[in-house]
Amino acid sequence: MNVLSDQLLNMERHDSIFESAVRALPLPVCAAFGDADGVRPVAFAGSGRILGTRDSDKVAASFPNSVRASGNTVLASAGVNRKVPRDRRVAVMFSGGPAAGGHNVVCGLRRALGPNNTLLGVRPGPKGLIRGDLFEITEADTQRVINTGGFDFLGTDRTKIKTDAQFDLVRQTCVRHGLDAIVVIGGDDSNTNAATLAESLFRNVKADGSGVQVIGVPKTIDGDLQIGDLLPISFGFDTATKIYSEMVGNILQDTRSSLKYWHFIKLMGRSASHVTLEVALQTKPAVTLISEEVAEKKQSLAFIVDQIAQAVAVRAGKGIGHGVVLIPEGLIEFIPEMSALITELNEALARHATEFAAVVDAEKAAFVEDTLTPANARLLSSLPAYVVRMLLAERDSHGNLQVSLIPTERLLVDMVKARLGVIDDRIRFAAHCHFLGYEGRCGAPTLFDAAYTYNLGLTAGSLVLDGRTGYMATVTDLDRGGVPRALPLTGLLNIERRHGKDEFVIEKALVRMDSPAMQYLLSRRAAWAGDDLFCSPGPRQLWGQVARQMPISVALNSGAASLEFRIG
Ligand code: FBP
Repeated sequence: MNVLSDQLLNMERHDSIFESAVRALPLPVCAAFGDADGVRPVAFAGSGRILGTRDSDKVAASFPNSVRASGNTVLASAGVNRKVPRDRRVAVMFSGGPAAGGHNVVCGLRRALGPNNTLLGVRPGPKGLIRGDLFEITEADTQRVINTGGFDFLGTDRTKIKTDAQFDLVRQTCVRHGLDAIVVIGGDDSNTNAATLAESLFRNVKADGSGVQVIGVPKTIDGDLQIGDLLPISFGFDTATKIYSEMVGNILQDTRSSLKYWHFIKLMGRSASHVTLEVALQTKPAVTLISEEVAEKKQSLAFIVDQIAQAVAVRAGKGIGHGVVLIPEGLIEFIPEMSALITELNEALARHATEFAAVVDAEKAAFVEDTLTPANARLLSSLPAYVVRMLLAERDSHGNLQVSLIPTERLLVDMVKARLGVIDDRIRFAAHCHFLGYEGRCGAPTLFDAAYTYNLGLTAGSLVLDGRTGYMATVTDLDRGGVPRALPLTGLLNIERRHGKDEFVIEKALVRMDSPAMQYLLSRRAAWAGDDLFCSPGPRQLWGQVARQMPISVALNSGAASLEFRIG
């Protein structure tokens, strides 16, 4: 066999040249974890900061054990843990959509637990915890998955653990596998799940009356799990936005080369527009829609369409017949008249669930229209069938509309075309639609995500060994070496309407109009619309100077002096 045939066969075993090199990529760790003897778990102490929301009183009534234990106080690392327990059995699971870096959380966790404690993987996600499908994660496993993308090592799912029967099954899993702790790697909904689990498993799980600890880790490419300086960003956001930025940059380069197309690009990020904002800051396209701005300025669908059509007309007047429009995935839910419609639809679909399920597909829209107020019924009937079908599609188990399935980009292209016919029917308008979503979730993590997640894993493992429960692991000060911290989950809970009833949830962090990142976009947007000032940032890198960049929005919002991150 020659070298070439070996190389080709190695690719089938996930041992490509890239994969082998990336496994050997050194990862920096926060100074708190490291000394001359290597990486060690840290202990934690109260930092004096207390978290709370408008619903804190109701949270305290429903989560008495967790709130009493944490006092909703933020913890910070307080030196190496000199009393590390042995023989702890810790389960780890992914929950929700994949995000790059998840495998490194597992590796960091395994490292923090050390050889005297056991780490078990749950597959897949909360469903696996209910079923009790756990296996032991070895050192060899971590060497294999380190720095690789995806959640495939454990798999994931979106089951919400909410019924008494499900909680009982989780308890049985804990007893059967002798668990002392569970680490939940997930987004806002999954960390809400973690808060509920922590309360439910607080005591009386094991024969001696003790409980099972629960620790959350902040994941989601959407970037909507962020809490000011305490949680600058969830992991996976940097990798996803760098992948999308490369693709958008390539398309922008194509527009100026072929000189004939507009590209309407919808970007994933269920509700918040952080992904779109970041990609806009990276690539500087002609038009960027930000859902939160649409809601705040109460812009109607007709207004948004007119704005885009005017931008097309102005550029056409300058001889520029091409451009890129960035559209956040969740836009539709932020347009005031659409948001009113969706709220009423959610209530109606929850109220008439049984009857609705019995109606044949062709008559579902008419059935629902009869249950709506006249204005909403009119709006629903005015929308194209391809949008209505998705508005009526099943919600996920957390009660969310599956916005990724709604072809907003196609709706906007159709409406802009019609509007241009009114403004000036001589304007040539040829458009392509794209949806960049799943492409960004499982790529190999950027150096930022790889290092961040490894340190999140070390933090989560340290929290377990320090006997903590009901906290989310974070790493702050990402441009100054990194500091491991822990946020009390109950300090983050609010009450929201889901499935037609009030539920405790961690509120999604939306793009703030007054944030430095948004203000930067607003200050440059007119210039980018008027001319081709775009940037094609190129592929993400894992080695060298290019690799050391954090997301632009994180740098701007945290007041960093440059784009360079520094962990360790
Ligand atoms: P998480 O918040 O669970 O990380 O999911 C993020 C996300 O990628 C959203 O951006 C998107 O709307 C959704 O998942 C798609 O979900 P699914 O994988 O179920 O199609």
